[in-house]
Amino acid sequence: MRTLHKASAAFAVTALLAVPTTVAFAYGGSRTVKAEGRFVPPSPFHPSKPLTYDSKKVPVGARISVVEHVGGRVGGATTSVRLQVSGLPPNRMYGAHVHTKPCGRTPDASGPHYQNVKDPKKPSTDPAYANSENEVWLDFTTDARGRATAESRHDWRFRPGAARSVVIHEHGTATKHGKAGMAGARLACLTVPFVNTTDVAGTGK
Ligand SMILES: [Cu+2]
Repeated sequence: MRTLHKASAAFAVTALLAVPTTVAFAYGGSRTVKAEGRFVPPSPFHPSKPLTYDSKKVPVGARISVVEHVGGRVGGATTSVRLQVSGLPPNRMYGAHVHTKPCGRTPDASGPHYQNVKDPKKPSTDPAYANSENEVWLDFTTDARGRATAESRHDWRFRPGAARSVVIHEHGTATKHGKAGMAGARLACLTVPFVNTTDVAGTGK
């Protein structure tokens, strides 16, 4: 009796897991994008490498990887963005977000934060818009060995071409009115070829 019960429970779990995968592919599939590398100082020769603007807080040679996974499901869409770093100073908190423009020679090149619903006011410091639901925040604290992982999930997708980089900031992201979304100086940047939503058919968004 007990064995039977276990077996059917296992079967039910398998069936549940199998359904979203099947549906995702039936409705245009899912996509995964990865960008990674070791930080270098900005130079015109390495426009797509991870760039550090502050080699004390984000050393040359430290590693970063960003994986975006976009999956379709009935009635919506999901975007997950996962950030992994190593080789940073230990036990230190950083802010990190998805920004709208590619990295450049200067920290400002990456533009403002990507927002699902755009704040009509610029710069956006209103917590109604500058929050971790409407933007992609990937704040992290390094462990004793200088490693960290952060992940964020949203039930929306990036507009085509409107999300282009992940920026690492000096400190954790503020949430109070007038300061929301602020995280200090831009220390480093990785240009990421986020999934172009027009590549993923049949999601309605
Ligand atoms: Cu930022």
